[in-house]
Amino acid sequence: MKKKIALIFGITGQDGYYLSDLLLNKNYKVHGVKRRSSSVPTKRIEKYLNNKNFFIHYGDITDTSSIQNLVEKIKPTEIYNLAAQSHVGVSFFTPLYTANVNAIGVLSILEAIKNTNHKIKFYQAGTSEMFGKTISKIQNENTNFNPQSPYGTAKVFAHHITKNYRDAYNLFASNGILFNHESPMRGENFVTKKIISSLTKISLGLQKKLILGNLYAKRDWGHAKDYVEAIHKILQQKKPDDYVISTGKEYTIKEFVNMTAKLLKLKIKWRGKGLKEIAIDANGKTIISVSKVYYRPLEVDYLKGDSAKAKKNLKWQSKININELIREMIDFELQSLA
Ligand code: NAP
Ligand code: F7E
Repeated sequence: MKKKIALIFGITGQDGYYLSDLLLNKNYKVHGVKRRSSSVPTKRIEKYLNNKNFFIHYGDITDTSSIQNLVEKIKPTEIYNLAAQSHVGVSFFTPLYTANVNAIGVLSILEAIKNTNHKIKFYQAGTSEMFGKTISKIQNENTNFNPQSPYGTAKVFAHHITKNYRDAYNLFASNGILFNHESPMRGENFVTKKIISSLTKISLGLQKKLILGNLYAKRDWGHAKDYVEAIHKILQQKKPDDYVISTGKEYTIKEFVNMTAKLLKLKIKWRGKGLKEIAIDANGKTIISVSKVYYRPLEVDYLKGDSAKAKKNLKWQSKININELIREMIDFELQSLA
């Protein structure tokens, strides 16, 4: 049988790393797009670079011509769009840029598919941030969107335009609505990676303090390795559709800190309230404090996903629990420090 050909936008990011691994193991030819950068952008995916089924091309989803050229040249069977300005907090500082990449960039890929080959299957990396300030205690595919950031708002456009192209041009175009997923490959300025990296260093005496923002937001955190399996399954269905991918469990940032500290055998006690809230270690030294710098102009207070549809149709459910996730991320930090 002819090898399937995947084209991944956003291959150099966290999910790009895990999706590449999954597809190479399934005998795909994997093509990925990297952007020009002043530093090496392929650090995460270094181990695949010598694989004979792995190919990297320059491109950018804000450059329509580069997308069209790549789609024509590579002739993919499946396109995965993981590319985004993916930091919610940063999207308040770069709203137009975020909209260009996260919304218009997606439309450019859909246009390239429409103009080239309607048989190409398309996956769009949607997000629980689209639910934003929701009144539903648990969110599924029927929950209304009420995004609270330029990031979430741009992703809502991407979600709807993907559906529009599916319906108008009969494209196999599907949306994942993925809740937070983490891993050792997570970007440094997301809260899980920041907490684990800092507390690991603090436990070894290599860092004095961790400064965080809102400790009381709740998130539903899974493992990226599990979530890319769902992404792949979404494109293997008979019909295109949209799926919530989540664990169904939520924790506050403070609970995440406590779980990490426990696994590191770091004894901490919380004191104070609001911006004066701190955590002290066994010697009474302040090792965690709160700063307004990390607060956002708008916050998404809680997110918890209902993946019943994915469980039924995709036969997917998250396997790695939060303690296993944190353990793996701690071990990775320890190895990088050794
Ligand atoms: P990530 O680590 O930040 O990776 C984002 C990727 O997009 C990187 O490869 C980045 O390239 C690339 N990119 C950014 N702008 C681009 C552009 N203009 N043209 C081409 N590529 C561009 O994000 P992730 O955690 O892997 O997430 C993957 C996707 O899922 C994103 O769309 C994100 O918004 C979405 N999502 C993530 C989560 C989550 O919890 N992780 C949840 C829901 C949805 P550089 O390496 O050059 O920066
Ligand atoms: O923040 C709070 C912050 O930046 C989580 C992206 O992958 O998942 C991610 O977006 C929570 C927020 O992720 C700090 O206010 C407190 O409530 O790790 P985060 P996110 O905003 O949930 C969604 C599903 C995506 O789609 C996105 O691409 O943690 N928080 N203190 C902090 N957050 C950060 N980053 N840094 C802090 O110091």
